[in-house]
Amino acid sequence: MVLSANDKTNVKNVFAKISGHAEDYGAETLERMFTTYPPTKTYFPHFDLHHGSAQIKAHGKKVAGALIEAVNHIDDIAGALSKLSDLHAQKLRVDPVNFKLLGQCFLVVVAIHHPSVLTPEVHASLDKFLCAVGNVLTAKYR
Ligand code: HEG
Repeated sequence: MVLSANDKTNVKNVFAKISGHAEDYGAETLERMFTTYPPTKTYFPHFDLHHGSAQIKAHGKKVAGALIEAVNHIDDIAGALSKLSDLHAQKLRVDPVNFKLLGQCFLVVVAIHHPSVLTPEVHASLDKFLCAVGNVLTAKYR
């Protein structure tokens, strides 16, 4: 998944717009994923998954932080998320389909809060970016 210069600009603009809310959106994305795609909950048996859970909030912050890290190193996402890629491949072993589900939920959360930001073109760029992140996090599976 190759991001064009235009995609990179679009993604950076989206994250600039949501920067003050990224952590909340991370948690909202997770809540939405758990509700819409219940099998994703199987990876979090040790979490309280109720609405407003402190664990979901904390994890949402981590996921958002990783996405911001990827945006800040958009020309080297693999390098920026290398350790996280090791963790997902060696320890978590999340089935790759789930990354698409999380990406979808993130897109919906951005669409809800910033409908005017998510033009079809920006939607496409953000989708490409989320796919690129998912590809990096599942690249080391053996
Ligand atoms: Mg993963 C841990 C980011 C998709 C399940 N995930 C983490 C951590 C980060 C992260 C930053 C914390 C790492 C650490 O503690 O060092 N995750 C991340 C991103 C994305 C993603 C950026 C995709 C965009 N994760 C993902 C998906 C699932 C999943 C789709 C499962 C449906 N992640 C997962 C689990 C943990 C992490 C089970 C460990 C949670 C814990 O025990 O604290």
